[in-house]
Amino acid sequence: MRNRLAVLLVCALPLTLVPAPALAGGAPPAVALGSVIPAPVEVRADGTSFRVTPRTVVVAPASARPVADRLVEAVREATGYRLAVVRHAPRHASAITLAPDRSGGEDYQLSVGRKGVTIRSGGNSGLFNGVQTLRQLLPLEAPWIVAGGTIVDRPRFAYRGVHLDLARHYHTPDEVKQYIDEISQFKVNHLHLHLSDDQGWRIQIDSWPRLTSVGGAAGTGVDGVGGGFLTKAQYRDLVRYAAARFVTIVPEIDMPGHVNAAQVAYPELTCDGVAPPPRTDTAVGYSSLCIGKEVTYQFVEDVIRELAALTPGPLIHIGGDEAHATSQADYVAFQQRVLPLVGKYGKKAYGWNEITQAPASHTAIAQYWNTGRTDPTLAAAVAAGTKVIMSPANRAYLDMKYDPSTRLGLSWAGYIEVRTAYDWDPGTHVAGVPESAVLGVEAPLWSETLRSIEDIEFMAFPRLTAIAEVGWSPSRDWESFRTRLGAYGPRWTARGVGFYPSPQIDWAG
Ligand code: TNX
Repeated sequence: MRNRLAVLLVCALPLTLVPAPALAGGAPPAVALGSVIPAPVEVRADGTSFRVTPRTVVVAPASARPVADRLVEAVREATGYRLAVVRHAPRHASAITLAPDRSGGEDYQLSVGRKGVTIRSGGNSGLFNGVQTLRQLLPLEAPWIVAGGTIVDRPRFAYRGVHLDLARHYHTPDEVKQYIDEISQFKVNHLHLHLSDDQGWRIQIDSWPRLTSVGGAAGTGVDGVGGGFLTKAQYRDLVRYAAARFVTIVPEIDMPGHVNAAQVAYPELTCDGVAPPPRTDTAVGYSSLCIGKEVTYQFVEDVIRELAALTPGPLIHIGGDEAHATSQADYVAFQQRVLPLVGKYGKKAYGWNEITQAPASHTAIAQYWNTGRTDPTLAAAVAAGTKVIMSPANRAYLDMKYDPSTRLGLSWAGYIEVRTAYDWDPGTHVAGVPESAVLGVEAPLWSETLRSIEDIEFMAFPRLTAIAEVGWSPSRDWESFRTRLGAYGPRWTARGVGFYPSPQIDWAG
């Protein structure tokens, strides 16, 4: 299989081809230097190579120890070797060196020569990015030879995210961790958790305990399947786990719509004070907080305060989508009061693009999820200062079916094959939203039809890698991506990740 892989790469990536001389251990590297997702900015192969052995050491200063630990873990997963971590390399040692330098935080440079590998970056996040690149350069099978040369790399956008809906079907902390393990390999650096919706409430809020004792009970969720919620301790643990992989968790509480579960638990949050029936169907747009009642704002402020205290990251997402049961005037009045509350607790407000109807959104971040190429309300807000994260549903929604035969998922925004997820440009996608206003991209994964981690993986992979490359790589090429993705497939298979074997890709292995 390795030979087939090599032939494939030789054809598709001639620039990164490794010529014959000076190969460690005599064998040609199985993975060409540029065969990485997302595509690095600059790749210069030099014909040398480096062989990882059980005696290879990881050299890292104390400040880079957290990244060194991840590197050791990754090499052990790939090769079975437990490499030692040292501060200074013994002379003539075979080494993988993590070297802090003065470059920007997420940028990195990776050099592979006969004696070792050096990853340089100004920040641990950049060193971690370099480690993810090195992981993909290690072949799937021995000998563990890495192609020689230099990669210089940096992200196009600072925000590269995924989203996961825990409300429609609850997903456990272990499942979320598994997802973090996978996404972080593609340099995705944000995980947006959708923690409340009509069918369930998934995060402990001490001042409103029935949100979870009722809203997170067994049987809450689509079809009454599942249920559950994150305790604060579990949430903090997830935040730490993600941070160790340079992923920032962004919590979302959706309002003023998508609040049926909260109203079942606290009937005073409805205008007539009567609890609605619990909902386990997939309808949207029928519930609304009561905009004229003061208790609404007490509730919202308590939730934002407790969420902010749980959140080391800078962003809190306040939802704001599909508020069809709220009048436009009420919606704007609500957002004018609520968006500033996020700032009151030291965070920046982030919401679905509907928030741009309210002037208070001009200091906030809007997540564009519609399918059109024009949105005058968004464009006007951008002109007034709103920043944007791009999640166009017909390109970036990981819950859309791949094609009509896909067993899982929805199709309201169309079918999204891998190439559809790949072939668009966040910097020109919406009129009046220039690249300078775009912070990045995010791939949402709504859970109406998804129950298990297997379901999540099938919908996310391989499409998420397309979105990751859209967010990271400044210049893109479908044929190159297709080849690199085809070569990556056996790595998912080896890890037991059940990806969708798209017919658009020639899968190796
Ligand atoms: C629309 S996208 C929604 C969600 C659904 C999703 C299903 C958005 C901001 N709202 O409530 O789960 O479609 O694809």
